[in-house]
Amino acid sequence: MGLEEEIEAIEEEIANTPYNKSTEAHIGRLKSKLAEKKEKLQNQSSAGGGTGYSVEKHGDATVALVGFPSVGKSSLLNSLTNAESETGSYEFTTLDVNPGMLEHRGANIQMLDVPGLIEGAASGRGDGQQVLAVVRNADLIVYVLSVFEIEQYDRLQEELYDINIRVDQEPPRVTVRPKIKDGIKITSSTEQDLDEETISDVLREHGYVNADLNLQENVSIDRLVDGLMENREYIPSITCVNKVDLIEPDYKETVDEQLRERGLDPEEVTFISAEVERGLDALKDRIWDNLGLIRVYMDKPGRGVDWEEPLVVEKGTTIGEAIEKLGGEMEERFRFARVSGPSATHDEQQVGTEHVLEDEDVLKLILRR
Ligand SMILES: Nc1nc2c(ncn2[C@@H]2O[C@H](COP(=O)(O)OP(=O)(O)OP(=O)(O)O)[C@@H](O)[C@H]2O)c(=O)[nH]1
Ligand SMILES: [Mg+2]
Repeated sequence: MGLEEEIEAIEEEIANTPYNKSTEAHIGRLKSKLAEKKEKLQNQSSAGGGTGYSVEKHGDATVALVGFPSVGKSSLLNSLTNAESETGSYEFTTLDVNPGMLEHRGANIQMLDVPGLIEGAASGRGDGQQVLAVVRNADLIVYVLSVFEIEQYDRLQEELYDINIRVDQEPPRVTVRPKIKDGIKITSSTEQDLDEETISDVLREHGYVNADLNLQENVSIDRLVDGLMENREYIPSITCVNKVDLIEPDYKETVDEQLRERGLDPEEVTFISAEVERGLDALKDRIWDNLGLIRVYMDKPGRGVDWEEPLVVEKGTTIGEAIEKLGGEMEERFRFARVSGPSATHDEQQVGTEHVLEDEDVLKLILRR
């Protein structure tokens, strides 16, 4: 049996095995086996073909537009950025990944126009899998739906799951440390629904004979397997609904209902028209908010505060980390900093490298000569 047939056989067996306490350990082993075999298959195919679609990361963050053909991804890219991606009324107008740069609130956000998602892309048909692989490097996924095809959302999610992208999930709080003897020991900070036998079987299936496993959440089999695999990407998403210029106002309620059926809150979905440029500012703000970026305005000696080009860093960045990003000889010459704004208790508060910055802080670095 070839690898692909083996994978199919395991998938079929999982689908045909009812889940209950007596089958739990068996399903755990099957899912582990499946994950390992899929990884093997992926390594084989990428070793042969190369990645024709790798796109170098630029700017402060990278966002991938993901959607079916003809939903308006290229039109959206063109209206948000300086890019000129071809658009067309036929499907698969875009066949390569097109990047564009969105400038918003002082940040340079790289936007990737990913070619229309092909059904079954993740199972390796066509070169859909390679195309989708660029999404793995994104910091945020923007699902683009056409207002008349909300149901495509289900398929998009499945395809990304199949190439090991976990959308809107935190990484599992699972750590495993191999040892040289004493078998498998499980420690857990919470009660577990899974039996110890299931958990140990899953570990063994992944090649662990002696190991300390620590669980900081009540794991499902899928989360446990994800936690043990290295090739998973955890990426947040937002959703936008395009072509709203084409609907009558009273159709909006139907769309909202279709969104709710999929667990999407219509309030958190952005309704846009790339064609008539409606809702684009709201979308830019949502992109910014969900990237978790902050702006830090540098107060430069003799030049005052640079309000035009802030330093853009991730939420939670300390002054030490910001200095690292600035580079140069700042690190060696740093004495202390003065911070004004949201993170400061008062203007020009004197702080050290451990201080955590917040959005719209003003930062002055006091350096040694
Ligand atoms: N009415 C209307 N038409 C739109 C809108 N956005 C895009 N279109 C049209 O929809 C068609 C497809 O748009 P594209 O931007 O090429 O779609 P795409 O998602 O990039 O498609 P592929 O590259 O094939 O994956 C074009 O004819 C666009 O003019 C919109 O907001 N309203
Ligand atoms: Mg396109």
